[in-house]
Amino acid sequence: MSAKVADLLWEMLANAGVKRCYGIVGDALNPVVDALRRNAKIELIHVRHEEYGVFAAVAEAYLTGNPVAVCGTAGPGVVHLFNGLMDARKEGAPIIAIAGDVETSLIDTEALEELNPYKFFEAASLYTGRLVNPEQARSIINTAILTAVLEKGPTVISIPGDIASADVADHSAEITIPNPPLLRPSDADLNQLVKMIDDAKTVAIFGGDGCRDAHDEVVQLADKLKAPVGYSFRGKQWLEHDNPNAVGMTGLLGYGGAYGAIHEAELLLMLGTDFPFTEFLPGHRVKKVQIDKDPKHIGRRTAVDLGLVGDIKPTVTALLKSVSDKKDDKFLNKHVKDTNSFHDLLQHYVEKGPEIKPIRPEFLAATLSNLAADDAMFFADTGTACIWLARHITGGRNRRLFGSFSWASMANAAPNAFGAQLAYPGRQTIALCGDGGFTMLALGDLLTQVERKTPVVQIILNNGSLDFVNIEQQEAGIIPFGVAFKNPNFAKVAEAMGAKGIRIEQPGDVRDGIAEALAHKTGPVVVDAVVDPFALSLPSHVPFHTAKGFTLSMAKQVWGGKMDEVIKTIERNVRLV
Ligand SMILES: Cc1ncc(C[n+]2csc(CCOP(=O)(O)OP(=O)(O)O)c2C)c(N)n1
Repeated sequence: MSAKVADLLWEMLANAGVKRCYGIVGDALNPVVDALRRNAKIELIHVRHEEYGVFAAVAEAYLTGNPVAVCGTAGPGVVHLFNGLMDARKEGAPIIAIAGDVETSLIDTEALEELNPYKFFEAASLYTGRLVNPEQARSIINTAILTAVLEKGPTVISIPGDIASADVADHSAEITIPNPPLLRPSDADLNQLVKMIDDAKTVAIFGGDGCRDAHDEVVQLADKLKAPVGYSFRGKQWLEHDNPNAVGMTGLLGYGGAYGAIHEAELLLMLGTDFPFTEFLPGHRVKKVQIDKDPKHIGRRTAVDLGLVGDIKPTVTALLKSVSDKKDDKFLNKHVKDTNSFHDLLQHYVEKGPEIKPIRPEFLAATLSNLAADDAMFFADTGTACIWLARHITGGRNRRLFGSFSWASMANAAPNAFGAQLAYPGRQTIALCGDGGFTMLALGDLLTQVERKTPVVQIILNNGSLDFVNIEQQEAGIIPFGVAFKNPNFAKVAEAMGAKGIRIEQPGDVRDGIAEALAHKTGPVVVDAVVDPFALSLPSHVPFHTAKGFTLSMAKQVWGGKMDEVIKTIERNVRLV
């Protein structure tokens, strides 16, 4: 049998290092998966929802750095890929989406399930190729793979079924992926930066995901400059551990002395960060230098005095050779001290946790952090899970913390953890799920985990509400609305689906329940943790409008006859942090 376009596709993807393709088959994709079966080098991960497959692929691709494929068939199947592909774009994950397409004879006729892939994927995809002729195949597949890997994001190959099963003339499946070059600013720019650093009395550092491979260099620079180091959510896992100068996060999830440090320094070095919340970054009173390998990031969140294009590791390595040591550590000590005091405040609900019912999420998360392995991988749903992950899960050199931090979609954590477990079998993968998030997407594919016996630990923060939005609404000064719902007993649901289910209602059962979940290695576990829906968290820096909004919302709730809820909110958060 002569090789088909679909054979070439899988051969090239396998040669590029793709190990898995997550998705759902059907019509246009049937010849594509038939070729996948013949190829056998790439595993089809048959999921129950295409979006779940993409979130799994995003975690695998982000964590391993290898490209991962996803697939969905023409029309509705393709549409289900979209949210995950946006996530891949924002989180920087190399994903190649194989999108089923209508037969070439039907293109542009508004046929059943027809969708214009160029228009549809425009916002998400870094490159979209539509295969309408077998002669294009090698070139389009090559471009889709290289763009995804080198630009770190999603690309799409749209394949009509008739082209997938057409003979291919050129069957050269070799693919060469060059290693990304090392980027470093020019000597002139570096000299200017060295002068700015040497002239500044106090320097603070604020780092993001761009510091991924540069922990040791940034820590050395901070030590040399007596600079406190703050970080974005994406930077936390790379910069917080083994760093005596770490001062926490700024932003709405913020904690520690980060906000103060970056606002009070004479010079701020922003390293590999595109942190989006301008109101938590300093304005013109602080001199700012931003270094990023993506020139588009420079100056877009706050105006900077100097912008340098470069990878953080080689740039900081070059700086280390040229900047002078600073001797005065008063500024650093002040902000480290603030960080330690804030940490003590954060411990309040952790220490009191065993006696407080309903269970405080702070206590649950801190207990999980203590019991989990040193190389555990944690994933948080967008929602309050992110707050508890940021504040109470301790990172480490080999621990990973991931979520939809830049796209902020709900329901990412369980599929993220599933993808991570497939990529790193046997390593603890733990999803902190919202009850809204879990019922939105994770429930159906719990069956996939059961079938595959994938040991993923899913901990549901069962608070009976879209709690993050509940808090958001109060911050905006409005009465919470459209956020409450009723849940089943998730542990029983999980058991009925063939997973292990553990329900925790008593604070005294938290430790044993989590330990039991972490010890379960033969398949998925769902921990249904009934937590306090009134648990609030405020950032270390509270913007005026947030405080005002809360007060206004409380007043409106009292006037609206919800006095009992106001009392509970106050009663259960007297030590607001
Ligand atoms: C797909 C999607 N829909 C809606 C939102 C807006 N949103 C952000 S957090 C959130 C609430 C999440 O609720 P839940 O999963 O129950 O977690 P909780 O905050 O209660 O811990 C919502 C609705 C979103 N980010 N993504």
